[in-house]
Amino acid sequence: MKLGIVGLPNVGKSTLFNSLTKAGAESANYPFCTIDPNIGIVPVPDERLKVLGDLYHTEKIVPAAIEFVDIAGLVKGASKGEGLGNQFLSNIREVDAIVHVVRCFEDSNVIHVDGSVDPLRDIETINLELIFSDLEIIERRIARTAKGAKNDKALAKELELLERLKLHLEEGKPAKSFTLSDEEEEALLLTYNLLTCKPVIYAANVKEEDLADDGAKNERVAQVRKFAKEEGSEVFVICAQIEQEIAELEEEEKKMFLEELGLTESGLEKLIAASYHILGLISYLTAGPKETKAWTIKRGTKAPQAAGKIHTDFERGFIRAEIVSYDNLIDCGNFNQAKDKGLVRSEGKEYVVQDGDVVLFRFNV
Ligand SMILES: Nc1nc2c(ncn2[C@@H]2O[C@H](COP(=O)(O)OP(=O)(O)O)[C@@H](O)[C@H]2O)c(=O)[nH]1
Ligand SMILES: [Mg+2]
Repeated sequence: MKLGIVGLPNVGKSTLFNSLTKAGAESANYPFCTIDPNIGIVPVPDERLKVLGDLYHTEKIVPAAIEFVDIAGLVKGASKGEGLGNQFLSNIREVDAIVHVVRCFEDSNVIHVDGSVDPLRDIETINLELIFSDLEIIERRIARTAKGAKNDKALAKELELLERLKLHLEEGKPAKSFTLSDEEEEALLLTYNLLTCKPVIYAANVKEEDLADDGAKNERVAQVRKFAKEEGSEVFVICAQIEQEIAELEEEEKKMFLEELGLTESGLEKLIAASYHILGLISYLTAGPKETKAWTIKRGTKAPQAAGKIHTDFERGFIRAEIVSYDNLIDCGNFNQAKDKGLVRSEGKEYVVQDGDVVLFRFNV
């Protein structure tokens, strides 16, 4: 999974990015690297892995991972090539979801590019750039489709869709709120890979004092929440500056510091929960003496496709999956006892894998 961090300059993107990648690097005792100063791979914290790992005396624990990209350079006019403009926009096209950082904190030492703190205005500025960029794609596509549409029914139908979509974007609305008339249109829309189709998680960057009550008393956070709700997006409240301090701490100190702040979760944990939620993701687990590992899949994935995450051979030669839920396994103490109690199920091709399933695949090669 790849998440792109966007937002206006000076809203706290890099501070957040650094804290996420640092926290990630520190919490993992194996080499999670930074590929590039702007790309970081962060392991997904999952307490179940440690418990399972102990149970199986495992050599290696491999958590799921998220790739974060710090996408700088988005300013008004980016879609017209201002700032890093188009380069930045093409970076966003590759991500699964957008983390849009909005400034909700006052600090006279940190200059705001538009002179004042106003999250809704900022959101609109960024979203319009994304819409403009999508419009460009749609216009190019219209030009190409129009040529063949006279003699080709399918192209004529697509052209009609493109024209409707263009009007929608021109009204300043994101493609994800566009009403599609059938599955064919749905499939076409996916092929355009529009920025404004991507799920968005707003990161409301607040001052430290607003953390404990999750921004409840901050009027600007309330505005962002209302906006996101109407759009079907997620919001999480963070103080990027504090997050950076948290990232520097050892595991024990971290817990104490969070407690002092009245928090149960770090920003990284909040963000990961929001991403899994908005992308409809869950994790299943595999465990053994060599390796204990978490695998990320879309909710609703059936057993053979879940197996395909591990290896394409597992999907092709899928026979059955032996499954016990994490909770049952831990309650029973080990796999054999779970089996004796009838809690290990043998599931076939139609089984929909659940979050926390501990799975052993049986397959032909
Ligand atoms: N007061 C305060 N300052 C912050 C916070 N997050 C970032 N900053 C400061 O804002 C400035 C810009 O931050 P940066 O992360 O570089 O913003 P970017 O341009 O969006 O990447 C830096 O001086 C940060 O120290 C925050 O939560 N509170
Ligand atoms: Mg930056």
